[in-house]
Amino acid sequence: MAYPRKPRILIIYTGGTIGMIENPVTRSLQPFDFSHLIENVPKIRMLDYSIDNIQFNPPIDSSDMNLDGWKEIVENIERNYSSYDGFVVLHGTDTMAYTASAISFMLGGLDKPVIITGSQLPIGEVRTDGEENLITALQIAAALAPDGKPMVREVAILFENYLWRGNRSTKMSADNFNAFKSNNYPPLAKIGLGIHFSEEALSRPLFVGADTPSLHVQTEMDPAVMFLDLNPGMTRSTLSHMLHTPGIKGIVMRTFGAGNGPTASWFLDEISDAIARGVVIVNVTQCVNGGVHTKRYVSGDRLVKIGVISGHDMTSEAAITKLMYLFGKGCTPGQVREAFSTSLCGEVTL
Ligand code: ASN
Repeated sequence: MAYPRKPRILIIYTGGTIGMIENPVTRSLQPFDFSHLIENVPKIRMLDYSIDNIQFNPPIDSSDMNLDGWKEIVENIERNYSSYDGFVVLHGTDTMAYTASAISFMLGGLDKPVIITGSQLPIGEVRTDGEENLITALQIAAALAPDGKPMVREVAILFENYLWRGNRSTKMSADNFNAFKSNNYPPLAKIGLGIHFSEEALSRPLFVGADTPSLHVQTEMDPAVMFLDLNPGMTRSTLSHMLHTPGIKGIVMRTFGAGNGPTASWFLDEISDAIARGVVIVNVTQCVNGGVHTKRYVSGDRLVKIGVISGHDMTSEAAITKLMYLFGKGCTPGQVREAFSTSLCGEVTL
């Protein structure tokens, strides 16, 4: 189905390689402004959409993305929500999966497409992937389902041949054009000659008690969280030092295999002491595919017994931003634990 009028799309340009140019002195790529980016995609006019843009000032390499940047993105979406049919966020690839996860939690009640894309090569380069990614992202943001509602009603990452759920995605390659993947969730669409949506995979939120869902945005995210990556050489003093990080509220512990960790008493004692101090510890696997099945091995079961929460098949990016979101909301450790046994916006298979 097509819009009976020109689709209205808002592009939010945050920066990233897509809009970068080479610094003539250092030869390194640095972010540049939106007019340069758009001048390099004259084909956009063929889409016959009504497109406006907002740009970060200055545009950034996504390694500089932070909580203020996420706030700026969601506030811009909130302010313009009723005036546009869809949103395209241009973003660097390095932290794209974190941003996609974070804003999926922050944009409560989202019922319109928020498509995040970028590129591996700058838009001004002959072999750029940026032009195709930008055009496809715009087309996806303007796509309608047979019922006349937007085809995509969630935060998604469009990159090269696939559309992925934002909070299921991970950057898989620093070189390939197909840089992203959801290792535990099927693609929302495959892009070849056409754009083939998978309606079973796409989120179709049910809004109980209201015909038209209303967007409710949370801009507060709590940064008092961190990753703890297990490795076989970890010592008690390193572990203890990390668990005593001043002010820390939540930890995403990246464990071995199906959610396993050492069974040594010093390890389990340090972890249970941290939990007793009120630190929330979520277990996600270091494996790129699959999830936490703590009952399978004694080494995983011990972690459950001392109060470590299962992150199931969540990505590390989704788990850490979910913690930021829940603590930002003011949740107690008990409420955080409860929220990790539910899917807030399709981030986990339960
Ligand atoms: N460093 C860049 C960024 O994340 C990488 C890219 O966009 N391909 O902003």
